[in-house]
Amino acid sequence: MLQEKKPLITEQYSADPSANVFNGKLYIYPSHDRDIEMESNDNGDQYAMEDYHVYEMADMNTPPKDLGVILHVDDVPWATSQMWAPDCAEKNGKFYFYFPARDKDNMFRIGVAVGDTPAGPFKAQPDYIKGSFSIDPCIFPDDDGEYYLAFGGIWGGQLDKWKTGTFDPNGGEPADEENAVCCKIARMNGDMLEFAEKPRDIVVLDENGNQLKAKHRDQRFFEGPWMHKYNGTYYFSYSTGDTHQLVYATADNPYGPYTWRGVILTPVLGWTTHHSIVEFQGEWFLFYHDCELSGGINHKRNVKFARLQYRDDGSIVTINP
Ligand code: FUB
Repeated sequence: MLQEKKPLITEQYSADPSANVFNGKLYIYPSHDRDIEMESNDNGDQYAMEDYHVYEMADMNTPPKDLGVILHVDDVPWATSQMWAPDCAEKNGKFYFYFPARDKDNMFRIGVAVGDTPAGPFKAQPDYIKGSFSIDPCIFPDDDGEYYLAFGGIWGGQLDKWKTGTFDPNGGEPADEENAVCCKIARMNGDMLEFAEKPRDIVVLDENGNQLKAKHRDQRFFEGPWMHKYNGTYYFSYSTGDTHQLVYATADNPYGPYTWRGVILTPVLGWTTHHSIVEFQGEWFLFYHDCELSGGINHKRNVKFARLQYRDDGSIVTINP
């Protein structure tokens, strides 16, 4: 087994790893952080990524193989900049690569590119997914053949500017006692290219059945959603952003409401934290990032992994990075 909690991809900066198993191999779809000098700000301007690579792993003993660039911003007709956290799914032998970027009006939208293999080549659709906004798409295949796209991120990811349903450039997080901004979820059309419905809120409740409030900053959704299923239960996990934790909630259906359960990963070195959870060759793994290779520079991150353990009651054992 490769070393856990150590940089897994070292030849370039990488972040936001979405790990998926296709045809018996593991594929990591990370963001590709650039080795550039930028000041950090709350808008995330320092995350000025332009392209994506994919990495293939035959097993957890062999280092990931870089299969090269699978999509560049110049090849996406509607996008201008900031290729942030992506994800990929397979359906009927085709691969659907979902990614956020800023459009010509500087708004984050979510696009999809289609390919015949996990490494593409991927061809972007001419326009972003109708009705999409914000960042961090996670495409979740359910056992019944339906696919759901969970997405969103507040602050630089603009989700809090969509609170009213339309874009408000002055929008922000609600007041402390108001409900927290919710991550969004939509079932996909059969062709995987459009939403089959208007995106809904993923509501997270506390242990008393009350919706998390904006003041619950170490529990509420910030960005980086991931969904997986374990023993028939739906797990919705995400970053709490400015409190730097990865946390999770569970439900009996993909839409929720979900009940908050606990912390998956305590804060890492660097501002952002972002993850995926995958079962591969009989074990469960958390893929995440930190800034070890760059010595803590927020926009120069590196992918890592750690084994994930569940208790008998389905709770996840917290990992200390
Ligand atoms: O990589 C850019 C952004 O940083 C991602 O979209 C967020 O989830 C955070 O990791």
